[in-house]
Amino acid sequence: MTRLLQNFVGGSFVAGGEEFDDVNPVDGSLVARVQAADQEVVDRAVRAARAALDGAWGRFTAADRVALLRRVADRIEARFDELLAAEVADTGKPVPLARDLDVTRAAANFRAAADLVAGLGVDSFLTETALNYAVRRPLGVVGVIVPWNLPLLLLTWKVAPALATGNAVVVKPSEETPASATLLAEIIAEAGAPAGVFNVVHGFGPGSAGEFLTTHPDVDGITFTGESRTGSAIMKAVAPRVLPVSFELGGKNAAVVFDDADLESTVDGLARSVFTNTGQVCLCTERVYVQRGIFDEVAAGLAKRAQELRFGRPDDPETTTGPLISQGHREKVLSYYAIAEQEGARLLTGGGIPSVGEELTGGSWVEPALWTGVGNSARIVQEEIFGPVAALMPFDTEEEAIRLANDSPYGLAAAVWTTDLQRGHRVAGAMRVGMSWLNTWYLRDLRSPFGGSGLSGIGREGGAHSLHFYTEPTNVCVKL
Ligand code: NAD
Ligand code: 6OD
Repeated sequence: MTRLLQNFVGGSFVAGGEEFDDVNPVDGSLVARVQAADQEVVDRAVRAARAALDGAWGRFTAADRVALLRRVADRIEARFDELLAAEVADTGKPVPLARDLDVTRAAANFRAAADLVAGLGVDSFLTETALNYAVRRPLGVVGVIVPWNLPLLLLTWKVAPALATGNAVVVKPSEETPASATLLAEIIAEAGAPAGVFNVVHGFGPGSAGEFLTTHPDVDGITFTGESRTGSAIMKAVAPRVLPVSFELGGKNAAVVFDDADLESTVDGLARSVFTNTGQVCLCTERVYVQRGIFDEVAAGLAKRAQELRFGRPDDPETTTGPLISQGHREKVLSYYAIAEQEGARLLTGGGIPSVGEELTGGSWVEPALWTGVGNSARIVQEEIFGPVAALMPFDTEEEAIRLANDSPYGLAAAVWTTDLQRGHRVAGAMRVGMSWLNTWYLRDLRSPFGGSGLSGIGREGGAHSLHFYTEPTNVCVKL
């Protein structure tokens, strides 16, 4: 029987709403039917969140919230296999990736947020004449809107600190990946959260749940991860109410490889940064600048790694690479394969649709594509493609590498590969991005700031940065 995913409002699942399909991108099969939230359901969700803040949830102490978050982490681990199955069916990603990245990080996100609040003090300034101290109040009702590429990881990355700091949330998962958010609603309720603390509204963006949430008059802030142009639409929607926003948006991330880099580990790292999750991680490298003397060697090494990728079912131990999220996204990625050809790029490998066998032909599979022979102004070098792709370009000097890497409207992430550590620190620090890795990629400490500049976002989350976004300080000044 086909599963039905419902909205979760005020502590229960609610029936009703126009239905849409949740499709498995591996073979195009139906995972579930989903009920979209209309304006009235979104309104009920926001009212439930407000009632929780004014009621039982508002009376939770910081210690109570910390204990709740730790129970949520424990419950995520107890229901690990269900979350894993949901994430794999919605995204088509290989099981080890969903296990080691998405679901593991969901529990870690709750524990990190609990630790943050458990160790929290207040800012205070004592002089002969006055004591100033700043108490932090939750923002209130926070709208959380997330994409499909790392659905549970990105949802919990925002929900955990929001709840840790005393907010109530209304979350809008991606229409492509609604299942893990639905399970998280059960888990948070099982852990003892009062009704209304965590609400889920399903649906799309414009004219649907996303827009209803961002235009709702009783939402106090929006935290969003997704495309830059969606961020821009959300900014417009919240502008009349001057709401605080935290935006983690698109990227067109550069890797810079110097000729003293350790070739084997660099090519390994580059391959991971280009092909992980079929290139559908906002941090993935899509531009590779290689010092001229080792250009051919690096290009050949990366092309070999691309040829070694194995497409297949998520639970097949041979599978390294899943499909793209949808046929629509595949059309976008393939349109860039055509643009690359028009721009005169030389294709090193791939660039088509792989043969995956009859069983999987309904899936949204693409081969990777690696290009050379283009300059920095080419569209394939400037625009986010969000697939298993990279353009490789040579450089001669450090200054040139920094200039080329920074020549982008995005500013999310970079990776620098060199054994000269002085140069490594210098160049990594000169990248105009939120996260710059040296001789590694996507190595995370959840206390460090995460986010981007330019088209890649507004603000940072992680550790103290999350605390600042999800709370409002009230400074109390006492005359002594
Ligand atoms: P998207 O912007 O299309 O959708 C993201 C979410 O926003 C979905 O839930 C969608 O329904 C909703 N939405 C769409 N239009 C809306 C509107 N007008 N109002 C309110 N909500 C709206 O992004 P996507 O295609 O799901 O995800 C891929 C994009 O996300 C890529 O650009 C990627 O780089 C970016 N991303 C960024 C980060 C980061 O941390 N910087 C992380 C993951 C993904
Ligand atoms: O690791 C994280 O905390 C994070 N926000 C990752 C985002 C990845 C983008 O696709």
